[in-house]
Amino acid sequence: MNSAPRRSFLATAAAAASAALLAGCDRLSRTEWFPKVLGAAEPVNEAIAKLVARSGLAQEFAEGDRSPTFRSNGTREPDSDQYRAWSANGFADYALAVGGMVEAPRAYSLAELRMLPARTQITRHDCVEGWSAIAKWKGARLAGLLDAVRPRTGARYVVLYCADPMADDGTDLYYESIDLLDAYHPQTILAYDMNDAPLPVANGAPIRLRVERQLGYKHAKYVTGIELVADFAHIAGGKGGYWEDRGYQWWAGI
Ligand SMILES: Nc1nc2c(c(=O)[nH]1)N[C@H]1C(S)=C(S)[C@@H](COP(=O)(O)O)O[C@H]1N2
Ligand SMILES: [Mo]
Repeated sequence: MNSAPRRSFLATAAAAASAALLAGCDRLSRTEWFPKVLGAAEPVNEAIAKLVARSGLAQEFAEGDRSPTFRSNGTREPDSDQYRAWSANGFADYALAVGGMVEAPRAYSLAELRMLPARTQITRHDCVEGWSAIAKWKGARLAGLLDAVRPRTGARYVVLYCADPMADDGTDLYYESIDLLDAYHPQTILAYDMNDAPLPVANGAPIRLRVERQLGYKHAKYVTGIELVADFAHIAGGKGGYWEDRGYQWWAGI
């Protein structure tokens, strides 16, 4: 290949990156997820444009800012025999299956998830129904888990399958999906603790997603499976989530 067009492409990318630096986003050039995301899915210039808009951290709060109560919304306790069996046994038999477009599919017990690189954060949850609450979350960084299973070229989304049937007949399990930018975001965690205690059933035990730049319905509770996919058109209603299939926006950035 003639090196001239390649040089000018790189120069454009570099100019975009330095514009980001001038705009005060210097943190993005140092984050470990930056090169991975660039390698993952899309042209460098498009990836940089998105990172400039989306690389920021969600606001974090102090211990004293935490809400005295954090309500439960949507499912409060999954109506399934499998879930009741897990819950009755303190989730000792629970396993999170991770597969799809990855090199090393595997299952994680709760104990194994607790050994992955973790992050603790105090953040505000915003539900579209018009309430917010602040809590402290601790969980495994989704980036660390993805590093372990190694997404394959072409994987673009992370789908999260949940234990709770939304229909009375036991079908329509809740599910959600996020793209790799959010998946590798430093604040995106598979939370197992809430306010320094194991996650209560009402809030998604034993594992719920925290994806802090997005609205409440993206924060899948009772996660039992994670699948890397190139697209989600073939899953359930095809719109990338239980509420998305019923008209909510897939992109719920805040
Ligand atoms: N599996 C599952 N995840 C879910 C829901 C649900 O009903 N089932 N509700 C969503 C909505 S709309 C919100 S606002 C939050 C509520 O989380 P909370 O119960 O901890 O308040 O969970 C989200 N994740
Ligand atoms: Mo919500």
